[in-house]
Amino acid sequence: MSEKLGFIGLGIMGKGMALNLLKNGFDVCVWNRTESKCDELIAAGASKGNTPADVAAKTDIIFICVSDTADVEAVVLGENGVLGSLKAGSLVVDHSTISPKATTDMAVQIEAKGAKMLDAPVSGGNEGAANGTLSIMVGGDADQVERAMPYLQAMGKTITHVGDQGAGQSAKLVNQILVIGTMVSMGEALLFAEASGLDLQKTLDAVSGGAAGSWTLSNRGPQAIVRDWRPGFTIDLQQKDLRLVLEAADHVGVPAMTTSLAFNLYRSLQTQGLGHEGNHAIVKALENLVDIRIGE
Ligand code: NA7
Repeated sequence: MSEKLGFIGLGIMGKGMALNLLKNGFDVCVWNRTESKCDELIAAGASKGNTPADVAAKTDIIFICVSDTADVEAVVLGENGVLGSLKAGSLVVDHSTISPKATTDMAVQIEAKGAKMLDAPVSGGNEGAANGTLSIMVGGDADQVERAMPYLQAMGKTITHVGDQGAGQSAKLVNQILVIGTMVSMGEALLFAEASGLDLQKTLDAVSGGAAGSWTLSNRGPQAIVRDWRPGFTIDLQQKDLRLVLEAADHVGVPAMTTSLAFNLYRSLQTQGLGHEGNHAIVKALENLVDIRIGE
């Protein structure tokens, strides 16, 4: 029999993930800071918790998908947080992308309650969350990964147990280093194509299927060339992930130059008040350097 599930954080990612748990027939109790975001989930069959602590009291496995390290700490360790009513034997699965170090620190407090924690950050954007095709990088004990697997499989397609607690977060930062490389390249390439007088759609058609192809190019390229900056993933959250990469790279003593470049380009967009736009709007930061606009 499946366990009772809780889901905390119904943003762009969490909403699709929780809906996929419901679609697979699981019993899900949801909570979101902005209460109105629970409505769609309740219409789809979820029950509602009054607080994160209430969700933890009513469920066996609590999935979390909120923004940043301090936000996970708030819903787990804060007032009315999960920890306050966490039952021995429960499992907390954190899908947010946060600091690997904060993850291992939180896991100690969760284990002191006789419960367990997995870090299970996700990649695949809002499309992956909605379609149940996310890549999920999991850190923690193998028996708990096995326990969570049926639920992870409802939300994702590629589920990889990468190591101990914190390893999922480190793997996600590897993912973000790779994503940001293709994002910077896409911006440079589209600006170059525009300045060279190329038709942007034909150019995408020509290069997407070859060695230059990437998820970023296929999914965000078509959006960028029609100047559709709606977020699959916001600049603010991308910036947060790059900050986590730079902190971790400093900690392990390796260079992270492309990450640093993108961090500063995104910072320039944030100062223009564009942090809510999609991360593919990095194109705009490059456009600003030369006063050329693509796709106009
Ligand atoms: P969104 O769409 O910005 O959603 C963020 C969610 O986190 C949303 O439900 C927020 O509630 C919730 N949140 C943020 N801070 C808090 C605090 N302090 N307390 C409670 N709830 C909070 O982000 P995504 O869904 O794209 O991404 C979520 C994570 O997955 C993030 O780590 C990404 O890097 C990967 P709100 O609705 O604003 O009240």
